[in-house]
Amino acid sequence: MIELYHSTHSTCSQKVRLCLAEKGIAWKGHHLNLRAFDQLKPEFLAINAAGMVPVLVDGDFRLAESRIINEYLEEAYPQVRLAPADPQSRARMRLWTKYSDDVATDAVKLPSFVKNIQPELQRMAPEQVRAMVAKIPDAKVRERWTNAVTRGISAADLQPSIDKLGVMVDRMDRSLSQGPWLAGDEYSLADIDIAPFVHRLIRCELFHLVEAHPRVADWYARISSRAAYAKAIPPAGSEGVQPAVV
Ligand SMILES: N[C@@H](CCC(=O)N[C@@H](CS)C(=O)NCC(=O)O)C(=O)O
Repeated sequence: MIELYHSTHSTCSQKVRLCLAEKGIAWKGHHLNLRAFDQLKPEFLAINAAGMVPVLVDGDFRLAESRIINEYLEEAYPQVRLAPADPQSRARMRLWTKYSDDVATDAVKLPSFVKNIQPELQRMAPEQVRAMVAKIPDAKVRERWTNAVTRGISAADLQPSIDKLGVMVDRMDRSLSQGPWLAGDEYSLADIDIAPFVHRLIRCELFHLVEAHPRVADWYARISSRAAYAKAIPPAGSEGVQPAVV
C-alpha cells in the first residue's frame, strides 16, 4: 500500500492528498506536525534529507517533491485520468504544475509562516529556537526563520509575496477565460496543484484577491465542492488543529 509522509496543513501535502483522493487510491499516512518541528527529527531527515514533506513511498520506491509525485501517480495509476488527452491541453497543464512548483509554493511561504510558525517560535526560549534553526537543512528556510526570530517580519517584507499571489490569481483569471478549468475543458493536475495555494489565501487573509475575480471565485467554489477536496484539504480555520495520525 502507498504510504505518505505528510502534514495536514502543508500545501504541498494537500496537492498529493488531493491527487490520491481523486484517483481513489488507498494510502497509509505518517503525519508530521510541522509546528512541533517533526520534520527536523533525525528519523525523518533519514527519509528526506531536505526536511520537507510530502514524501511518497510506493513499495521500495521513495519519492519527494509534490509535483513529481503527482506526475508519478498519474503515470503509475492511470485508472482515473487527471491529465488531458490532447497534447496542447497537457502542455497547458504542465505550465500550471510548473508554476505551482516554481512560484506559488514560494509565494505562500512567508504569509503562512507569519500565521502558523512564527507564533510557535515566539513561545519558545531563544536558545531553543536557535538550536532548532541550526538543524534546518534548507538555507532559504533557515534564513527565513533566522530573520523572523532576530528582527521579525514587517509588512514590507510580506509585500513581494502578496504581489506574487495577486499575479497568480490574475493568471488564473486569464486561463479561466479560455475554459472551465486551468488547462482548458478538463479538470486536471493543473487545478489540483494550484488549489491548496488558493485555499491558503483564506488563512493568510488574502482571499479578497480571489473575490475580485468572479471566474476564479467560481473555479474555487467548483473545486472546493468536489468530494475529493473534502477528503484531502481540511477546512480553512482549522489550521491550529494537528491530528495525531491521518
Ligand atoms: N518543492 C517541495 C516543497 C516542499 C515544502 O515546502 N514542504 C513544506 C510544507 S508545504 C515543508 O515541509 N516545510 C518544512 C519546513 O519548512 O521546515 C514540494 O513541492 O514537495
